[in-house]
Amino acid sequence: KNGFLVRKVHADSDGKRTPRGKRGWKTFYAILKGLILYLQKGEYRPDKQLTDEDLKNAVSIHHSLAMKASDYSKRPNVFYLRTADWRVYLFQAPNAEQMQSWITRINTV
Ligand code: I3P
Repeated sequence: KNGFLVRKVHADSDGKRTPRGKRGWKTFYAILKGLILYLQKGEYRPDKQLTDEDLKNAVSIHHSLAMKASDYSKRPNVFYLRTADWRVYLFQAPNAEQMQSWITRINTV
């Protein structure tokens, strides 16, 4: 599965709150391949190579949990992703259907 997602980093590994200055929303082209969610910056091209920065942004979804961010009301169609090492991301999908589809795909791999 792939598509545009807007990401906010809420907690770093071990659940530590991500500091100010690193909590802004950023748009990525997301590609879910196996147990890795790749997040590519910039324009989408099917043949685009992953840069070193893209690889740093990649998220392991092994033993992770995605769920609708019902307590977050500043933006619509936002879901949480909590990873096995207790990172927490918020992702905004383009619409409700896409949000649900990402949640289902992440939770059923
Ligand atoms: C953050 C940015 C986020 C905001 C976050 C800020 O600043 O403005 O949009 O989250 O607030 O810290 P920076 O880009 O300097 O990290 P919201 O959009 O959810 O308000 P927060 O610290 O309360 O999460």
